[in-house]
Amino acid sequence: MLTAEMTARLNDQLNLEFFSANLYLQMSAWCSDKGFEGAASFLKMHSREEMEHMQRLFDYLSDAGSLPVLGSIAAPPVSWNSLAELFEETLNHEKLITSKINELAHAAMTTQDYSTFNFLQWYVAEQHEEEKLFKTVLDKLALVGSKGEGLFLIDKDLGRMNTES
Ligand code: OFO
Repeated sequence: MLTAEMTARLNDQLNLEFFSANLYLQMSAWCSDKGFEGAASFLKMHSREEMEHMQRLFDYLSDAGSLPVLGSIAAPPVSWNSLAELFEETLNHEKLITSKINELAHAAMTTQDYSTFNFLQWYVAEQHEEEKLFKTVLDKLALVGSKGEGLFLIDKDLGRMNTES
């Protein structure tokens, strides 16, 4: 049985995961519009992963006898100045999510809600992977700079990362 406070906190996270899904889907639209088809499909796939993050929270709440509540989701931004700027935002966003997961884990631990604490371990590990992934993309972008040919190759690479994962 989850406390009302933990239920509210988990619902906040559920809605934040929904926002992440929308953010990456919107980013994929920008990439596609600019001709970065590899980045577009990479982000589209990542948006689907975020929906899984959302679904896990939905199921946990439901299985624990609490009510998942889908609130209104803020609209994501729609344009960026460059592919590098866009991926800077993905990393910053993932850092924000990591801090939210850490706060949740802390709340679960300090209220002796070990079931939720245990459930959140999956997210702790996942955030480590997510930050690593987006950092890798940013490192690649920093290597090639903003020149056309380099960006073309990075875009192809992102498309490959998508099919390999
Ligand atoms: Fe990208 O990890 Fe969920 O939000």
